Parts: sequence; C-alpha cells; structure tokens
Amino acid sequence: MKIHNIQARPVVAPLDPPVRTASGHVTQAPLLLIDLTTDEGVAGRSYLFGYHAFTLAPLRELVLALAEIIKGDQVAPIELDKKMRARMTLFGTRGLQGLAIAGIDMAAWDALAVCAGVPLAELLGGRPRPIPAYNSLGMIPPGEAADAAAKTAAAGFKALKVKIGWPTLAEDLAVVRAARKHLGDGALMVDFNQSLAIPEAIRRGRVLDGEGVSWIEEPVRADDYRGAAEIAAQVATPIQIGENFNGVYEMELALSLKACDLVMPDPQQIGGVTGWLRAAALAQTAGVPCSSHIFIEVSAHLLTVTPTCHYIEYLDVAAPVLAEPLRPVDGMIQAPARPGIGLQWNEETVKRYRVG
Ligand code: SMN
Ligand code: MG
Repeated sequence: MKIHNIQARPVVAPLDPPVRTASGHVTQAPLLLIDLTTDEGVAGRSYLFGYHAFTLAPLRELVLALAEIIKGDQVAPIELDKKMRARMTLFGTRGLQGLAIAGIDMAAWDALAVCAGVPLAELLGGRPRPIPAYNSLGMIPPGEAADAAAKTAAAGFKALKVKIGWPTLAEDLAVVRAARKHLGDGALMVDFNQSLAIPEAIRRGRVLDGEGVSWIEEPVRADDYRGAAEIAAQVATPIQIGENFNGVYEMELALSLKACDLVMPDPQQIGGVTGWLRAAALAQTAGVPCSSHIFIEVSAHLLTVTPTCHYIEYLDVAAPVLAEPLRPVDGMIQAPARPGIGLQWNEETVKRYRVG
C-alpha cells in the first residue's frame, strides 16, 4: 500500500472550558486535521494541536512539504519516520517540524490499522481496554475548587488534576485542600506549568508533601532537567514531566538525570506512534510509570501497549470536530473497536471552524 496524497486542514475549534495555566491560557483549540490517502483508497487520519492559531499555517506548510518527500512510498511508518528525520538532520526536528513528522506518522499508522481492519491497539499487539483516566482541569480559583472536585467525583473519575501556581502558596494550598476534601479517595494531581523557580518549587513542594497530592507536574521550565532533579531529590511527592519531551532523546536525558519520578509524553511532541513506542520502552527500562498528554484518541490505543501504563489524561481538545468524541465511562477511557485510531471528522463543524 503506497501513499497517494496527504491533505492538512487548519481549524480553530472552541475549547470549553479554556485551559487556564500559570504560564498562559489556551482559550481555543487550533488543530491541523491530517488526511492521508493511499493508492488502495484507504484513509489514515490524525490531528496536531497548535496551541496558538498562528502556528497552523507554518505547520500546514511543513506537513505538505514533508508529504512531497514521501508521496509514492510504502505506508511503512518506521521507514517513513526514518526518511523524514534523515531529511531534517541538518535543520533538526524540534518545534513545528517535529510535530509535522509526528502528524504524518500517526496518520500512516492509522492507515495501516484501517487497511488491516483492526484497532490501532490490536495492530500494535495489544487490544482496546479500559485505561484509568483523570479529569484534567485548568486553574480553578480557590472558591470553585470544591465544586469542581465534587463534580469530578460525581462524574465517576477516580482522579483529578488541577493547575496551580497562583501568586501565593496560600492560594495554591486553598485550592489543593478544597479539592482534596471533596474528591473522596480519588487521586489529586497538580500542574504548575513551568511557572516556578527552583527554590520556590522546593518550598511549595515540601508543603504539598503533606497534602495528599499524587504528583507535582512541570514545577520549573520544561527542559530544566537538572532543576527538576534537584526538586525531585528534595520533595517527597512524585515529580511528573514529559508533555514537552521533544523526541525520545530528550526523554532519555531527563530520565538519566533523574529529573522525574513519572513521565507523560505528548504523542505529537514525542514523535507520533513511532516515537511513543520508543518512549514506552524507555519508561519500562527506567521503571517509570507512563501517562499521556491530551490526544486522548491515540493515547487510548498507545497506553494499552505501554508496559508501565499509568493514567490517560482526559482533556478533549478535538471533540468539536469529531463525529464521535471519546467519552470516559466510570473514570476509564477505552479506545473504540473501530479500525485504526477511530477518528472520524464531523465535516459540518470542520467547515464551520476552518481557517485559511
Ligand atoms: C496543558 C497545557 C496547555 C494545553 C493543554 C494542556 C497541560 C496539561 O500542561 O498537562 O494538560
Ligand atoms: Mg501539564
């Protein structure tokens, strides 16, 4: 089966609720929808999340340029990944070009699974099964945290992540204590989104050690692995990073520096399905629990073949443009039994939110 064509459609979908973080707010879902068609009429789909609408045009150009390099090639994702990365050696694969490679990779794996008539999880040697999910919310003001936690528990989740990094530790504590009190025995995670300096991260982390928090996420700059290691050595609560691992070599460096107790690669940042499979092996050899970051549809498949599978993050950025969004059931998320990843665009809303 060979690649016939790749199209990329930019959309800006609503994101409800917006994701408020201590390092800025994400108020919309800028997505690049990728459709890969083969000479056998099979379609592979994926999407990329651009964070800001201004990234979509250059991201689309990169995907279309890389498509020209692999048009006519076999749909062999490992080989395609190798070819695209070889072409980018001199320029590197950080940033948008790494995302473009990952987007094509995910669409290629999707096409392979669709052609085989099996869910992606099955093509990878696993099978769709329920994955423990956590409800992932933004910065909830102290006065609203109790209600958010109660609603999370009532929805059946056994875990909640809230973003903190308020101006004062007292505000962070108020959020954590209110959420902890109304979450029952569910797990509570917090995410600073890179907002602290190392001394403050240690100070706040040590206080959180006594508050029943399951992980502290990205306390400092995402690629400050030495800083994260210093915090991990002085704070008892597990340190979680990974959504910004740009490829598996960064993940390996972070693990080698003991920068974290847990990892959560992002499917587009880590290099798509191909990148994730390599990341899952790194997590296994390091003995580190591995969770996902957004991209719930492909993550529901990938975590089934992740030896140290931990949590799937339930933060659904693509639902407005999907015909059948993936929904949690009793705090778990299971990939659909449909062939491939299971992405089906809602062409009416794609048209509505289309930009450029
Ligand atoms: C996050 C930040 C920005 C957009 C989506 C998600 C966050 C997370 O860091 O871990 O969910
Ligand atoms: Mg995060």
